[in-house]
Amino acid sequence: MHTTSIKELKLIANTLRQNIIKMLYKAKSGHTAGPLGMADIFTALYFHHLNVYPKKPKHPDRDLLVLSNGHICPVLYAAMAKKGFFPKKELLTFRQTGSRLQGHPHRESLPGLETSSGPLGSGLSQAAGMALALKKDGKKNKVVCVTSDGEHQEGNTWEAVMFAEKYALDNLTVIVDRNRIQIDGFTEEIMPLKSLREKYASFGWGTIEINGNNMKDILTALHISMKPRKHALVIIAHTTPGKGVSFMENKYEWHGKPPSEEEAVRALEELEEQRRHLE
Ligand SMILES: Cc1ncc(C[n+]2csc(CCOP(=O)(O)OP(=O)(O)O)c2C)c(N)n1
Ligand SMILES: [Mg+2]
Repeated sequence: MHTTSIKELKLIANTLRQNIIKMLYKAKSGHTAGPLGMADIFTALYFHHLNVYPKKPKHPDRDLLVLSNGHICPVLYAAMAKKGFFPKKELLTFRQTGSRLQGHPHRESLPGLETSSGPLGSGLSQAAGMALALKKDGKKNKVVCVTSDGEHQEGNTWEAVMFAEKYALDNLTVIVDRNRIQIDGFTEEIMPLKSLREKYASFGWGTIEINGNNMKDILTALHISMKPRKHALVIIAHTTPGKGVSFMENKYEWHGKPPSEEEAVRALEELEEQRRHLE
């Protein structure tokens, strides 16, 4: 737990969003909407909640962050660079041949990544296995798994949900990016998920539902996740895909599209304007 103020956290989230736009523009490929929508949550995780050691990424006391929806990795890389895991200038190598910052995270390329991801639907199983192993070893490290709503259309996710109940994984917190979009449409039109909170609750999990772009809500939920409990906990985070860039918000067309030069300039102007209001 760190003592960064809400204002400072909002400024960091704005920096992450600006860097996401710059990375995607430079790469000329990649995913825009998801990373922008999750910038507030990644800020809270890396600058408030998780115990991580950028200069000693394998530190035995570190908390484990499992990014299941690997395609939103621009926000993970932007947060890791800001935290000091690697030089900020490396962000502009995103998606290039030989870069440590692959379009989907490759654990063995970049210190600080706990898993490789990209094939959707498997991260929660990996996180649940890690949480069980830590419990068996009597360790206190937290496991946080970030997953998307689209991944809840896959069976493997629900197998992990059952597993976490059976083994009472009280050291596991799952954050669902409930942004209501997937690759080519709205979740509720393609395969309705309805209330994920009710579904998780019926599997015996603790549940919290928040506005995932409200920093106070996020911090409160993470605070609750630290209290002693007897079960795994899910935070259903309602986020706005494309958050911070007016012409990208709530448009599934921005799921996997980078900005053109003109769009990148407009996006950065809007984000800079928001920054002025924060300062
Ligand atoms: C197993 C698997 N199937 C399909 C894909 C292709 N794919 C990449 S992102 C995506 C959309 C998934 O929805 P969600 O994660 O909610 O997307 P977002 O909210 O970021 O737009 C799909 C189908 C994949 N990466 N893995
Ligand atoms: Mg989604």
